[in-house]
Amino acid sequence: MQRYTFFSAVLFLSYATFLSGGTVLPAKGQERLADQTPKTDERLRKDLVERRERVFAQMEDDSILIVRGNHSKGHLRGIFRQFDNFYYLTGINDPGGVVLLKKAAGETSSRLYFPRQNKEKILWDAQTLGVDGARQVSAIDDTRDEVSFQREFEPLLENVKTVYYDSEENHDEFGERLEGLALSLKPASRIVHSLRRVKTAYEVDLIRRAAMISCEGHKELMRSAKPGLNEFELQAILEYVFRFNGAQDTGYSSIVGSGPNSCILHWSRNDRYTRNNEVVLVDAGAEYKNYTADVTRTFPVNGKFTERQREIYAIVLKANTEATKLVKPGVSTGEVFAKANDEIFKGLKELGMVETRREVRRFLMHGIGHSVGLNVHDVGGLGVLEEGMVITIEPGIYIANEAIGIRIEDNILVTKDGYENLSINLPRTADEVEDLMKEEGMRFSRYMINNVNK
Ligand SMILES: [Mn+2]
Repeated sequence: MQRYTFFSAVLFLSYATFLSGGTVLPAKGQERLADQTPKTDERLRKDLVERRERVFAQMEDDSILIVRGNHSKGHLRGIFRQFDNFYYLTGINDPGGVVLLKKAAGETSSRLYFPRQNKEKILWDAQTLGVDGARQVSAIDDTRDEVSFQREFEPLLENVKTVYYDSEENHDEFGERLEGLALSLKPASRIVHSLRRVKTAYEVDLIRRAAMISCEGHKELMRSAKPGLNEFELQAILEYVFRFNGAQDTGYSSIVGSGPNSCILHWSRNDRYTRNNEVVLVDAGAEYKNYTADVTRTFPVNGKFTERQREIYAIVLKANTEATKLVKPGVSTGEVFAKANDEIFKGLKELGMVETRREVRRFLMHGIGHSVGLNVHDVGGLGVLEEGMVITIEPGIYIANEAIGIRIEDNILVTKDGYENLSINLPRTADEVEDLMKEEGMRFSRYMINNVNK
């Protein structure tokens, strides 16, 4: 009854808007929609304050750093996603906003501008934080209505010689106005990205969680796989498990490549029916509270590797394992990745598939790893490993004319004196994969309509 009343009101209001061609405010009784108090996370608030302190430490004297939020009404990947740098500094996932960090005359101060709540927008789109909510989430006391920003902006430049701002990414009226001022303009992202390279303890916990959730999704997919299922059906199982574990999205388009598609590096159409004796390569990561994991496993769709698949798998696994063992602070990522490439070369040479190192490129066309964090290919560069970095190690071998593509990708946290494999919950050896696949998977019979897709 209540739901009926609610929808009638919505329908009535949309019809009224249509008729009047103008603004309709929520009717009496609809205000309760605006009563959802924002969820604040004390650990995040504390972390945000520390992140901003580290930004100040890298800023020159008499400077201001300006980072704008995503103002687009358009939605990234279906649901709104805040720009990573703005999120990193404010913890805000709602549209809009601009954050300003000022360091002048020996003092530092943070200010946030954020759109105030708009009752019509709440009715049509969603509850937004508003100014008070943004203040709570970001832990920036000086949070103001964004309509005042243009008016209040220039006085903020008093005593400022350097402006950190990413004008290339924000090429608009405001960016041009900044460029017109006789101030030194430097990219804000250089500072923010260098900080994002090394994760805080709070960030590590979120990535660990994203990786744990990813592993559960991959496991259920492997248990449920059988020849004849479509790649998108396997994808549905994986992403179902992600969402049931609190991950509202994937960090990137899931890759489910069977048979020949296992050799297509960025395969994402995921629309092929699997066949007996094929491998399936699954590269998919859950996104948990804006942080993503990036995990790949390859398995035989019928539960049993062929001899050929098994010998290729063993080389890739050895490359992954030996490279991972090198991870610790002070070691260069180049060294870690070179180890993986060496093992791939040795393995392919033993099988008589290559003679020289250069030929390895025919079977392994991509790099061995990258950072992960707010972005699946995270920022800040790799270089020498430091405690708190999270990288992927993902060697592979792709033999297109045999339709065998195998990649094993883990997410590795650099610890004080070594590493922690965040995706360790997922079987890695061929035997472990086959054992897992003997377990009972998801039951589809309850809701599958016969002969619809095929
Ligand atoms: Mn990756």
